[in-house]
Amino acid sequence: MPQPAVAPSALPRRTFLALGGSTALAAALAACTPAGAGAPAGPTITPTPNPSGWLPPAEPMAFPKGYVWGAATSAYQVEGATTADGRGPSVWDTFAARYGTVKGGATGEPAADQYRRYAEDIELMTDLGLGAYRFSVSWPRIQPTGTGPANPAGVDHYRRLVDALGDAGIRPMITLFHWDLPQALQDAGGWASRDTAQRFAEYAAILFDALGDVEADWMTVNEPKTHAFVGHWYGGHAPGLRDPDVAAAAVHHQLLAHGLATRAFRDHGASGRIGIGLNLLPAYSIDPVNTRGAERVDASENRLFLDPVLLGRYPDDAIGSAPGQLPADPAAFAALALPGDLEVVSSPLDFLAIQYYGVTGVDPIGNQVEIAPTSAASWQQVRAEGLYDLLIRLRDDYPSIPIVITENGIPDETSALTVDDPYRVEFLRTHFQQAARAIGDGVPLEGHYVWSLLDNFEWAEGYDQRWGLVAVDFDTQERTPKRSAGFYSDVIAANAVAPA
Ligand code: GCO
Repeated sequence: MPQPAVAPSALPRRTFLALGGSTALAAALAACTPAGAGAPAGPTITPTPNPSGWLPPAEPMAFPKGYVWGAATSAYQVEGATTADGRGPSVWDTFAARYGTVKGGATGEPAADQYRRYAEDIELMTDLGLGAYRFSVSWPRIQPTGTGPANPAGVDHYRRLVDALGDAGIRPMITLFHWDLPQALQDAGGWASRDTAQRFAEYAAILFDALGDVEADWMTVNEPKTHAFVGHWYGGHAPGLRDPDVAAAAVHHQLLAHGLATRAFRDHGASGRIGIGLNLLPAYSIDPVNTRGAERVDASENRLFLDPVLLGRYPDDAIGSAPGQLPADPAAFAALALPGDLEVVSSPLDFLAIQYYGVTGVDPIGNQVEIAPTSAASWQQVRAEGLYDLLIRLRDDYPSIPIVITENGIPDETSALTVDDPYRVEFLRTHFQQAARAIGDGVPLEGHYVWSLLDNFEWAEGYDQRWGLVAVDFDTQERTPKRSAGFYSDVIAANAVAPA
């Protein structure tokens, strides 16, 4: 989905923004000059040379023993069964049913029918050699109206799923919220309302009671930025609002919800670990001297989430009327954070989950510019070294915390069912190499989940963008592993990534 311009940097932010421009400028020029003429334009990705000049070693790059190799999905994107067993409507059911919101009029029905076919998919995971599987719980399956007692049939489904994963020796990563807010809570104000954060904590407690015995990793909120910005400011996602002040409120209340759920996890004494999933994109000032535009974009797209969660404070340059900022009222946003909120938001975590797709550039004004080739997802500028830059930035700018990459991937070049995906093999190879490089430079990176296990419902793109390691025929629900699935399986077996 459209990712707004972004920003973090490879080096400590201020240092990077001053120095990185020359690198970025070189990269920007490299991307635009005839030298790139051999690389076809458009989605076919041929890895551009790393701007730093770094080259992978000739021998395979090994990962630490116990490194977690996984794949990820989310409930609304794969489950289908949108009215089964008492499930209530979510904002995505409502949004997708509105004319013109989703390509082809698609909805989350049938998706990949994983609600019924999860045992078959676990066999696929076993064949791949996955050590972990990330999925999300559909809140309206657990509480059809977002409040009140648990729906036993909904809880039972996820109990069966985690037990089947355990039987297969696959560690669950359970996402509590992946954007499918119960519609009844939206009708009561949604994330514009502080009450929704409290409802989320109650929902989380139900799940910790039901599944807290499972040795699992828990992710409280998936990409609060995308849900706040694309769902409440741009309007391209559910609930389809276009109000920056509501988006700002959705930022704070999702982060408050995250903190309350984290405390509920501790209070419950649940097994496993808990973290949050933030999508972060290294962007680069294309002007080596005037980096103010990139600074603002970095604030609105990255520090607005990293700082409260990891440092217990909001940045002071994320919200305002300058290009690159979230154009909400700074005073109104500041008033949302009541005394004690930031202590809750920054409740200690066991890991930081990051979701990495690509890079972008930023001009001195604060506008996004293209500095790398895009995939079939027009917002995705593909540059593997951006992952290294991001990981080093986190190492240098934030307190040390275990890091897990919980989404990383590329869509197929066409919307047609595809099994031969050399571009995905190269995407994964080059990104695994950068991950190994970062580990070698002291980043506490503990695992990597590919987005996605299966072709699935790609939000406003419907079924026209296929991100899976495994192809899905949505008419027959037949699964077919792609070439990249075999490549990934080899990486997992070796716990190492070989050069091309
Ligand atoms: C996200 C979401 C996924 C998307 C994936 C591809 O990261 O935006 O978590 O649901 O499908 O990123 O756009």
